[in-house]
Amino acid sequence: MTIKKFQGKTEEEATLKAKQEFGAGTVIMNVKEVKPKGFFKAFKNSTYEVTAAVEENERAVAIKTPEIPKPGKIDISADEDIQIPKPEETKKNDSVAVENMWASLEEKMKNESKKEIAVENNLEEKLESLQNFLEKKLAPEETKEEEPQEVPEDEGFKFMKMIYSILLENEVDEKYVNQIMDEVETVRKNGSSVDHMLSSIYQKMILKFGQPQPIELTESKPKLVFFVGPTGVGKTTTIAKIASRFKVEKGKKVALLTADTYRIAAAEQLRTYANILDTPIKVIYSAEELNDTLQEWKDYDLVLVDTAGLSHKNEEQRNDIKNLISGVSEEYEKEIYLVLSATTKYRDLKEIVDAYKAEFEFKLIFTKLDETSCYGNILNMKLYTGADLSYVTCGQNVPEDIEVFNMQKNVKILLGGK
Ligand SMILES: Nc1nc2c(ncn2[C@@H]2O[C@H](COP(=O)(O)OP(=O)(O)OP(=O)(O)O)[C@@H](O)[C@H]2O)c(=O)[nH]1
Ligand SMILES: [Mg+2]
Repeated sequence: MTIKKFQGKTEEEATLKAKQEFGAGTVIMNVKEVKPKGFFKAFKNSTYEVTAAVEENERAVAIKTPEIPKPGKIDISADEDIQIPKPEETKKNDSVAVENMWASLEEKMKNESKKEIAVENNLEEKLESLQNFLEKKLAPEETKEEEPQEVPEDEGFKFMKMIYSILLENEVDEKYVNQIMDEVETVRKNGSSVDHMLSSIYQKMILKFGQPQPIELTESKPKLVFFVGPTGVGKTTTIAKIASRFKVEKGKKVALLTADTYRIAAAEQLRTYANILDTPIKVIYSAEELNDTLQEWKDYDLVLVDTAGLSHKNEEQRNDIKNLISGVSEEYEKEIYLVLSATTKYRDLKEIVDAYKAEFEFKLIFTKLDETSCYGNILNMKLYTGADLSYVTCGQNVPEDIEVFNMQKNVKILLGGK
């Protein structure tokens, strides 16, 4: 695997440079805004630095052959602080095997840094050690040695066990943890360094999450976006956040529709947001009404459609939504976003997506990330459905608490960072 940084005036320009050099297999591992420095900084714009990676076999299809950095050089920048959850937040695992693993990790770090680290046999110290370890491995590398350092086989194995238990603690399905481990095992068997193994896991997990797919406006107007999902997950609040992004931040013409005619208060809730944002809003009862309204709103860029929250077990209600969506005139481009809460149990999430998967092609939005510290279900659902991720929300504040899903940040969290 080769990892390299690319600079550009915009994130897109830097990404394009990476793709031109690395080809179709390019994985964007980190994006950093570089603020101007110096006396004239007020007159300069920020530039962007993209850290990209490519597997050597993928690189064969690159558009042009670039200068290849020395093998084994790890150059991952991590903007976010990596912190390990405090022990009280962490599921305590007293098994002898895990104790041994932590002990060996500390041993490795002691040897690596040639420093005397006082080892106290408590979990907090062990977690801190891991934090330092990961920070060191994920930090930008100016001074790191160029040649990969070969490690004895059992050291790589212990490292893999450590990552294995961190992923399980973060509630990644064991099936997917095993898949990741199988892929990294190949790297370990080739006698790679721990550096290389970690960056390989990082890259493979980023690939598993895939590029997020937020709403893109189209030439044909208006773009129609439906929000469906279980009750109370945050569909209406998320619509208000997205409407504000497009209207206030991007200056687009946005209108709102609600097909939630089951609850009287539902339309009022959306109307309140529409009033604040000064966007039109209508309640619709049928596909015909929906098409008529879209005719009136032909000069709007984006129409967001709220639907009634429903139990995934309620087939009748789901059919109503299905009929509404399938009744939309062909001339409009439409998309469906399935809104899920990050606090829902894995088993329930699987049942929910099973019910929707049978009827719709959708992208995923995860809400309420602020109410959980386990993000494993985001990866689980991505892999279970194969659907693209898009936005995540992390609080009740409209419009602030929403962002496009950040693969790099989430992989770091799943590997024990913060
Ligand atoms: N903590 C937290 N709360 C959220 C988030 N998003 C929405 N909520 C809250 O979740 C509750 C339900 O939000 P709604 O937007 O009404 O959910 P809904 O899916 O439209 O609900 P129904 O229409 O009844 O199915 C509200 O109290 C929101 O403020 C989030 O990201 N974090
Ligand atoms: Mg609602």
